[in-house]
Amino acid sequence: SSGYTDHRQRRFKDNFLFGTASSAYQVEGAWNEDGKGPSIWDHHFHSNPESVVPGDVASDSYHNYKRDVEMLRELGVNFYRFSVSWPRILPSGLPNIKNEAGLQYYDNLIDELLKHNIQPMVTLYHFDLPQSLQDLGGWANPHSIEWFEDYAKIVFQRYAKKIKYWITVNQPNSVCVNEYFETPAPESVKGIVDYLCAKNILIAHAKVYRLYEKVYKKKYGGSVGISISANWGDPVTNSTENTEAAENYRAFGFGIFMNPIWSKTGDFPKRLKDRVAKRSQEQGYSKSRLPSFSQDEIKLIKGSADFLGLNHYTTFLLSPSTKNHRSPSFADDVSVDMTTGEKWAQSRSLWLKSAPYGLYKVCLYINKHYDYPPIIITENGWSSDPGLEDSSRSDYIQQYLKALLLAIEDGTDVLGYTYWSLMDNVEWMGGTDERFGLYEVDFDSPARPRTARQSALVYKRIIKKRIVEEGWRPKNLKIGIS
Ligand code: PNW
Repeated sequence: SSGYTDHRQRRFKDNFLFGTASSAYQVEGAWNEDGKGPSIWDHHFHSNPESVVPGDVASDSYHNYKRDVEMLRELGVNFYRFSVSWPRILPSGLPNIKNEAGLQYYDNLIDELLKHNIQPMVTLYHFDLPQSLQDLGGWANPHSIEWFEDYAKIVFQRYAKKIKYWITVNQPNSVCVNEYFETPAPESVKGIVDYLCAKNILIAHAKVYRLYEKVYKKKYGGSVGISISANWGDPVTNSTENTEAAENYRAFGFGIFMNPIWSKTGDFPKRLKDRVAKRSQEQGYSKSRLPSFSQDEIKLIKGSADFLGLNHYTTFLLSPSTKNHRSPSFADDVSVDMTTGEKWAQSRSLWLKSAPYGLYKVCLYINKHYDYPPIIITENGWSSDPGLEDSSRSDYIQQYLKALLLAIEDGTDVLGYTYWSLMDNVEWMGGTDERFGLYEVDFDSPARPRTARQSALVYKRIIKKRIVEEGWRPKNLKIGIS
């Protein structure tokens, strides 16, 4: 449409990795089978006994893992990102009881993947803390660092020889900042618990990274990263105030977790430290609500990742806040209003619109500020209503992967891409209404049968041809292993 044709065919290199993802609570079900303990999500949904709890059975991957691997073979992916459920392995959260049936489940899944040459990419923690540890304060308790190390030790001991890619924590920003998740948190802890959690989870991550580095790295040569949610934030117009608002959004949204690991100096971003300190003083605290790191902790965390797991879904347009937030709170500290482009396609989820240029921009921003870290896109995905003809998802995948090719061309070191999700699952507070799957799951049927959507064939073709043909659609929805 710009009037000239670009004859270069951009393609993904042969060693570029394609995969899909899921997480334990969202797909496994079997919430209390074979000795599993309750997670905070089991606890949360069961505290409201009137409703059916979608996570009790979820997509029933606990019993369907062979079919899951068959779907991965149909797609032709190089890897599958899934998470280990901490309370399935350690029902009390602590290593006093090791649940062999739970450990066996992951052996079965991993072996089935390896048998078909699909690399397992294992997330240690994807939101499902054992409830027993939440009762002790969860990630706000500094002992959570040891709890996580003890859990990771058991997982590494059992599986390290089979796993090349590890992710310590999924989206610490979603774990720590309650406002993002809409789970009810007591008002009294807001603006405090968020930052205690951020500090502890960064140290816990780094300790587990160092553990792998020391004990397993030489022997098995795997890589360990962390997945951080980083949507792009642009100023709604280029005024000074809006540009400031966008910088605040980036510092609080993802700088808080990236800066300590990938910046030259380590530690939380200066913008974050200054802002929380100033607000805390105005609010009468004797010191900043943002805890500080010791020099040793800064050193421990700096460089504690072999790759940056980037979870990227969308873009927001920022301006200074016009609302009065509860004070103190994380939202009050950031103080931005978020809007989106009017013309951007809308998904089934309120927060999710399509703006592929944002993936390009966030990559270039990361390169500039954190010196070109190796990146694996560990999540990127789109929600729709039920139905197999999901053209909006096909568009989303094609357009975001086109943007990713441009980011790679402009120097971004991207090792792989993960579509979220392999199949429909429990979208946390959204239940099963928001469908992110390449495969549809029939939640009305006890066996939870899965069927490929149009987008599964679109993704399969990209993986096979290593190019993006925008607008390409399959003639029918038949999919097989080839
Ligand atoms: C991720 N946002 O969460 C999670 O890692 C998945 O478990 C989840 O199913 C998936 O995205 C879809 O929601 C996010 O507001 C939650 O931009 C919120 C946002 C992004 C990701």
